[in-house]
Amino acid sequence: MNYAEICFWEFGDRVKNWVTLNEPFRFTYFGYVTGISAPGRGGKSKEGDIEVEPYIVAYNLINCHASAYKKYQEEFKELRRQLNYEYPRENSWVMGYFTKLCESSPLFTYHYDFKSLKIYLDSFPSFVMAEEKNLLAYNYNHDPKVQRRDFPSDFMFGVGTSAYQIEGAWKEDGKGLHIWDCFALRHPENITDGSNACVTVDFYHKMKEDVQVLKKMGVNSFRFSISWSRILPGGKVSMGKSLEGINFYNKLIDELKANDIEPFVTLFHWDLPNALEEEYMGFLSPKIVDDFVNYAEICFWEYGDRVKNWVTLNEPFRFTYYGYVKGRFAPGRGGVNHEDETETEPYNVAYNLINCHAAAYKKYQDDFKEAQNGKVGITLDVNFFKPFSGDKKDVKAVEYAYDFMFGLFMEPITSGDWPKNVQKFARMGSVHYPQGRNESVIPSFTIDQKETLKQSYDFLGINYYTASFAKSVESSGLSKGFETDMRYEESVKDISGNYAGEPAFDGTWVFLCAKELVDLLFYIKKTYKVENYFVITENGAPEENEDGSYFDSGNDPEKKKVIKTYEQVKDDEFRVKYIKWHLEAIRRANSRWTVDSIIWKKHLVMGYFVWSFTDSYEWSGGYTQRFGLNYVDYKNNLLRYPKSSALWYKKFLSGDKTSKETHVLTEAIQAEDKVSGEPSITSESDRKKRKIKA
Ligand code: PNW
Repeated sequence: MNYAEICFWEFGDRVKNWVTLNEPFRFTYFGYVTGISAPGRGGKSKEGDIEVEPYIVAYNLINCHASAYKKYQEEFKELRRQLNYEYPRENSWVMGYFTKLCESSPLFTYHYDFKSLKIYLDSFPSFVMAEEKNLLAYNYNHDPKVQRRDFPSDFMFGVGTSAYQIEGAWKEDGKGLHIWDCFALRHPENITDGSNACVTVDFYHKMKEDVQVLKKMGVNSFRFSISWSRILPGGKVSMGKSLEGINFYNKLIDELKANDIEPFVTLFHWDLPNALEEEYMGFLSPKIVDDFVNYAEICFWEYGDRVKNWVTLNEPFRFTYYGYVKGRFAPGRGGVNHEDETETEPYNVAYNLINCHAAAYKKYQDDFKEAQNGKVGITLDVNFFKPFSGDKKDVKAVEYAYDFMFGLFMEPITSGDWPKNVQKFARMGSVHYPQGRNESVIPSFTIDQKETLKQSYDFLGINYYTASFAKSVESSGLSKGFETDMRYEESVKDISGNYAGEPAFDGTWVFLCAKELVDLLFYIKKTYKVENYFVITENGAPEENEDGSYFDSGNDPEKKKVIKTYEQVKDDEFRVKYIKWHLEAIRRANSRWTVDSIIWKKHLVMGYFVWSFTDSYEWSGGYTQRFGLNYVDYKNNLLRYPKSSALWYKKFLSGDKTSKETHVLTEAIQAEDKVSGEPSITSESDRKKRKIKA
């Protein structure tokens, strides 16, 4: 067993298939009965006692096997999973955090099998430790050697966009207004540079040229969203549909298909038809569900012959939190002085949103799946959360952060209900409901809804940008609303003032924390029993648009700031590094799934979309940040130019697509052929064996 243990320890990070014993029967029979193999007992030599020895040998052999098997199960099966992961150990908080987290939180037992890790850390010589440390080093300075062929050949590689951010043409061809048109136009004070996306990068008119840019980049997929109010200007079928609107997306889809690019389509990326906001307050009313399903049905019907990947909702959490808690996104509810709205509204919005998703999923299953055979998923936003300090309270805050930011939508589509912590805290007393918030103000899911919700996704879209710290906010007195219900505060720094990773720029919320993505995916898979594959529907980094200097041109804030030129942002080294490391993280996550992936051709992650295709309107950030792989010259006809990241992505994507698995299998077969063609000790003994048999 000790021998096996050393092998597991030394090689188990790379060896995923172990055979304990080869042919124990032959070993026993020839070695202890006929005596023709080592150790040569029994047989002519008459050494040993063939009446008992073979049984003793068999007994010990099979016990060896079972003990080694047990050893692996108990101490390596989980352990290797985390030891071959390069965890940022030398970060000050990490070791303490590791111990605390793993001992106190069931959340992390999956990746950090602490008991066995401790045993090993204690019992292995220091040189092993040093090597492990090296292996786990937190070092983004070298280049990860990630290649196209590290991913399955049918892996979706693309870039992402959303309608309001890129289309422009805000009132063309019969398009109705949506809540973001109205929010940005009525409340320019809520947008950093006071801007709107009435024109933005004018994708609506530049669509054909942009598809050529996509083609040049070599992506096989393109993520875009359909603007509901282009299809149904009044939000609902009874208000009429716009054929021009429908036709725009038909042209886009055809253009993509003609260039071998798969459309990956989001139905709702925050731009709700304003008519529905005015009629029944949009997502605050359960009436939204029927209207959403009718809209989805039109899209499935019109485009489903060519569109095989559908995302119902983009980031319902961000939509709820910024739109109904912070007041920074349309429809601008909650926020300072409107905390009362946040006692119930975010829960109602979340309830209606997730019911919209499930109902649209069901619609596709019932009426379209058989004929169109596409996949329908949802895109959720989630950070990797670390505790603000080693304090138990902050460790607990990590749990709350996952429950409120992610579980709010993930738990309903898993078990048909809210996360336990949400159920508990959202029902407690609040300023306007001191007796507690019952079903009349925060609805529960009905039995039918639960059934529709459970497992209502064919793939899980994840928007991953960064890790952040969860800081405990102790509850005192009655809840003032969602922010106090959730009992955590998000922080970009930990208690010692450290960021979670390298920042995209000073003052940003995006930090390079690629390695955390691996753990996040396994945490989600385990916690929510995700059977289907993941798609990373967004991942990207911003740069500042303004270079900090000012024109001396009066009071117009937009004109005052100097906007960066193409030359200034072209070499977007940080973005290239950011993308490379996230691809490396996905490669690692997929390779931990080796057995499944080789045997069942099932991969953990099946797609990756960089956010974003071009620079565009960054919601309440206006045009102050650029997320694009392609630069847009806002001052000169909105011309597009590739940044280094676009060129890097192109080069990466042009690599050999034959996946490594195929290479590994081919190599194995070739190696076998080579061995069997050459006489060797093995074949010598084989010959002997054959002679004996004869
Ligand atoms: C996502 N934050 O939104 C959206 O899906 C995109 O439309 C957006 O352009 C992209 O991420 C980049 O921001 C987010 O402040 C908006 O933490 C804000 C945040 C995160 C995501």
